Amino acid sequence: MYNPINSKTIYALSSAPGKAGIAIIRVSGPEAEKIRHLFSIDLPESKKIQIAKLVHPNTGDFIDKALVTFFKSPNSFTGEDMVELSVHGGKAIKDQIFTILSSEENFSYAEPGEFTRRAFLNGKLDLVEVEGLADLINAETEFQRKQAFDQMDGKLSNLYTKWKSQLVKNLSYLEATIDFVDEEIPPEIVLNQIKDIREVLQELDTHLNDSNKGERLRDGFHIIIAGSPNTGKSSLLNHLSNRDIAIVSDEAGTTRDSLDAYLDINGFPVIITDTAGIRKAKTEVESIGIKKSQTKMNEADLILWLMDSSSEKNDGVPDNIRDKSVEVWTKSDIATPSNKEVIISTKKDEGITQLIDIIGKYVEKGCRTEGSFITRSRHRDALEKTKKNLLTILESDLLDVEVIAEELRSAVNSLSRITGHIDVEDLLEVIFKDFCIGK
Ligand SMILES: Nc1nc2c(ncn2[C@@H]2O[C@H](COP(=O)(O)OP(=O)(O)OP(=O)(O)O)[C@@H](O)[C@H]2O)c(=O)[nH]1
Ligand SMILES: [Mg+2]
Repeated sequence: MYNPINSKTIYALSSAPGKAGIAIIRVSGPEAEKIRHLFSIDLPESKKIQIAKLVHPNTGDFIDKALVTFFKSPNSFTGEDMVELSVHGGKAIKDQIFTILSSEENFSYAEPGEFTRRAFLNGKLDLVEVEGLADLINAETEFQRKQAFDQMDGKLSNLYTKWKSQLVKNLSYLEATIDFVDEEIPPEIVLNQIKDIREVLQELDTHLNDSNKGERLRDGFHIIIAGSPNTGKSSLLNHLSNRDIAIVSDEAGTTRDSLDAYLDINGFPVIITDTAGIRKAKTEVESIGIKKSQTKMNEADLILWLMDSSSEKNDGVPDNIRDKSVEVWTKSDIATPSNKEVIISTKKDEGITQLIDIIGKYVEKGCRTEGSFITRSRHRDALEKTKKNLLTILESDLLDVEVIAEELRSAVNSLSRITGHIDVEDLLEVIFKDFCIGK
């Protein structure tokens, strides 16, 4: 008997939509082998590939020459029987194949993320690995790719599972002592468990104190271009992004709303934002823009504080953001300030390479390059809960075994929720909604 979730055979286009040289159509489920009769082809052995001419079941016409791959359950991505058809990527071919597949009674077009959902439900991937796969598909820079691949490959899952297994072991020892409550509990049994718990807590604490490097790599390093009006902020955004994103004019107060550009700096994702020049606002709209600049500066990972080399009046970096700011002197083509570290001209393309080098150093320091780092607040929240439970244990009366066991149970529960081994139904919607159809 098949699990009802998997009673349908699903199919979808797994390659990108639109015209292309090749299109890959995936079919997964208990009746995937029906492809054989639907298109009058032979299926290769599992994990082997074969060229086949697909034939229309009603007209007998040839549809296309395809490469057919077959994966026999459980040795497939979803854990079910799977067939992959690599056909030529034209619309008429795909339409024809989907029409034929949809005419089968137990076949339906896959929901977004449904292939991966089945892989999870069949134990092929845990939730952290599923999230790693989603990140890998979305990775835009080299270091994002590395982090996502490691996560999909189980690096983070192994760490969380290791802690969980350790705590489960401690819990089972303690529960055994509770069961024999009438007898004397040898104190060293409890103390041995406490020693292990302390070690897990230490590792967990180091993992949590990661300066958000993994999350920053996943989400992008935020740089704000700020300073007085007319210092050349929008010119710098346009220059760095190589596009005319922001309006540039010699009128002070041109930029009102903040504008983002996405850059890849040495393999790291950077979001760079141009903001309204900071001064005493002259209009209501400008005042809203300036407030926005201030909020953005507070949230930024790095601020490029621009000063106009040709101007007598320059507001220096405000004290509250000094330790995450770099002073950048602009318009070096018309005036050169002395003893300044970063001097640029967007007009003459001077000093920009040096500026990018400086930015690169900050970005590299702020993002994960290797190792196991937290990548999502969902994981961080659960790890914080685990930490709280473990701290409570260490601060409690160590002879109160029932209290320790209760806290351990909660700690194990939180860790299990990260990889999705219990109580996960409510989490599934959130995680799989980011997937697109065919993945
Ligand atoms: N000579 C020279 N002029 C520049 C340079 N960069 C910008 N400018 C000029 O400075 C003026 C202001 O530039 P913007 O980029 O609009 O300055 P901003 O800081 O965005 O100004 P607001 O949006 O008003 O805050 C424009 O006339 C630019 O052409 C430069 O490297 N050299
Ligand atoms: Mg501007």
